[in-house]
Amino acid sequence: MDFGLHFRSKGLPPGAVYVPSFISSEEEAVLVRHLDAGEWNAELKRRVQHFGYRYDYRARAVTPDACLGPLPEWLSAVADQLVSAGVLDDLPDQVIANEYLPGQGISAHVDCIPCFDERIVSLSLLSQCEMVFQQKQSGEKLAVILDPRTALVMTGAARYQWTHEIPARKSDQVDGMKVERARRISLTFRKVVRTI
Ligand SMILES: O=C(O)CCC(=O)C(=O)O
Repeated sequence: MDFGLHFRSKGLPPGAVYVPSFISSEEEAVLVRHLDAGEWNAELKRRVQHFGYRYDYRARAVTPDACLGPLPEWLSAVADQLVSAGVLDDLPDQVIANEYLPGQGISAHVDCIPCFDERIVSLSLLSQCEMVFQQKQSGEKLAVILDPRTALVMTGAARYQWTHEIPARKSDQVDGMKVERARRISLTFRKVVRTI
């Protein structure tokens, strides 16, 4: 993968690529403003917003009636940027915003295999946090710190053979130092290939 961007893949499972500084602080602030002007859904342990298609957490699928319409302009601009930078081949049409307050996380999972295409990107906003990958067969674990404004691409083995999770904790060890988490928002970009 050559994104024409500086990237690091050390410490990540095969198929995962870390793209630092994918957006600027100004772009980050605009995204957060749009998200906070929208309606956060508080049904899960963390708040979420869905765009393009609603993901059904119970069915673990995108159901045929889940289309919410095109992405809003401020998100499709990021989707365009992901394609023009070579991070994604095809325009994503589904985005989930996850909000994590300190102490909140997301449990280990593989994104729905039949629902979404093979490349998924998570864009981190506002705070760092640790993401833990675990190889499904061997149990091997790898952890990476996701810095704000970075994009994490999951494809190949990282997408299908490893689970990913954000441990629910209030701080992380970063280069041997305890760093408190602040409010973090991630935007996960996907392309729906099948509704079930
Ligand atoms: O917050 C993140 O970076 C990951 C989000 C995630 O795993 C998901 O939306 O399925």
